[in-house]
Amino acid sequence: MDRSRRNFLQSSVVLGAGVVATRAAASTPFESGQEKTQMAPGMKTDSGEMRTHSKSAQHIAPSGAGFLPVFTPDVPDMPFEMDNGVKVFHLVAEPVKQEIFPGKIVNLWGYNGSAPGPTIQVTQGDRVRIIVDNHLPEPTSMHWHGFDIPFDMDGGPGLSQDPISPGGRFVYEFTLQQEGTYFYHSHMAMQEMLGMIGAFIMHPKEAYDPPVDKDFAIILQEYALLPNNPTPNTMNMEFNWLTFNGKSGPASTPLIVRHGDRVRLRLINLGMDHHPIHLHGHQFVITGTEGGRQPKATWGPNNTVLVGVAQARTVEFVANNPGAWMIHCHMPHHMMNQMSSMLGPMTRRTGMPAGAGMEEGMGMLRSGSATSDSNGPSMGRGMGVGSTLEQATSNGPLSQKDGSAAQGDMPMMPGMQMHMDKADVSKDANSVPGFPQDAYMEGPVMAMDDMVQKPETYGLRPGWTGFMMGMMTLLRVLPPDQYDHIQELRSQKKNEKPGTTPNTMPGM
Ligand SMILES: [Cu+2]
Repeated sequence: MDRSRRNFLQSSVVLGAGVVATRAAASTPFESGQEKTQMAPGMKTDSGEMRTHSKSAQHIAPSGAGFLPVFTPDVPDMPFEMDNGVKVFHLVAEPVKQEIFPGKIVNLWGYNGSAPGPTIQVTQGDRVRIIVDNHLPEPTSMHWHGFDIPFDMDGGPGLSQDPISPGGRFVYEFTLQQEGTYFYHSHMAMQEMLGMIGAFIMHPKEAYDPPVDKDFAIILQEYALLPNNPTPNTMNMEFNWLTFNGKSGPASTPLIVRHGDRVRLRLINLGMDHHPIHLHGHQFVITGTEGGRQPKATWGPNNTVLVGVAQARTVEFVANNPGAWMIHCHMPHHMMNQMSSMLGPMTRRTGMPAGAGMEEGMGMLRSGSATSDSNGPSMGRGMGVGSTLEQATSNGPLSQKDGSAAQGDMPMMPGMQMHMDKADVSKDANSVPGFPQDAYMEGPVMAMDDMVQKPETYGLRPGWTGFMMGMMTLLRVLPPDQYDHIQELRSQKKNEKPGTTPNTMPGM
């Protein structure tokens, strides 16, 4: 750390300490006076629930200054054991079956049963030992992305170590003097595209200024899943399932904050695409990158942050605007689920061939060029004869004119709600070039509120799920009574039965 940066951190610490103490004194159980409290991963946090799936590890409070634990929605936290002052973590690289969307169970590779893997949290200055077991059918390696550690701990396969064989183990051990939002990942490229990444949060020895009331981490990932194939095609150049923490909207769990909270959001990207992440209703400042905290002199207002491949961006804002605000990647194709081809006319008119074939449809070339005539509707590649069949088609959920579900992008599943609205369709809509796109109201707008119901969705407007897709979640800025009610539901793990979602909350 250079001198100016050290000075910056030291001066900010003094300011921050007083504020933390004041807030903590006034906090309620659901509030995060925890910035002051020592919390170990796995302890009860402001999320109101136990955050680890491990049953065996001892949970010991970290040494040093306390910190507000980071909450990673939909992803477990990593427990640790202490061994003579060393924090010991145990990661198992293994295949996982993961439900990224209701009914959409896919084959991923991750860590400890999750993709992304569990979130590791340490404090600046900690010495850590990380035992990595390989339960994959092929060698792997573990890279500590952005860590200032000795070369032989870097996880570069073939360079600093032999790859970890199937059934093998490698024990990493190092001392961490950094602070910020980091991550770990397999250094085998295609393994990365099957999900092998996890967040590694290094809390500062002294709390950041200003302190925050909520601290969230979100990992951005993308998968190419052929229709009816549960295993991602890692060689694909286009992706049809985009996830926040391993869930596609609306299955992603909303972030719950109290009106007036200061919120930190840590975004981590490891995929083939850069993602401009946009927050509705608020301006934020970018307080950190994958290299750690950034000086306040660099902070300026934004509402969209580009999180490039292999980058992390940390943003902070005051949640001063009540509502259910979208947080999403703004790449249009990343706001969709399972869009691999335009299928509209093929389902609405008889006699239309459904493209050249599924392989071509996913851009997997067997011969010729990507733009040859033989390549039909595809994931952004086909420009040939086959693609004329794509004209005037729908991206959206489709239906037959009689209202029954069509062979379309997304299968109808039990529990999906169909909002039919046939009254207001222009008779010659089909004559308008470009029609239909994704708000095609002749068919159903598909909502699936009941299928993704959880305490965090309590009180949302009925039908809220209809246009929540892809790399998307919600920031719910709630008045105190509604915030407390949801926290109570979470702590009781109470999940209202389908059909009991109340109407829109007053003021929402
Ligand atoms: Cu994106």
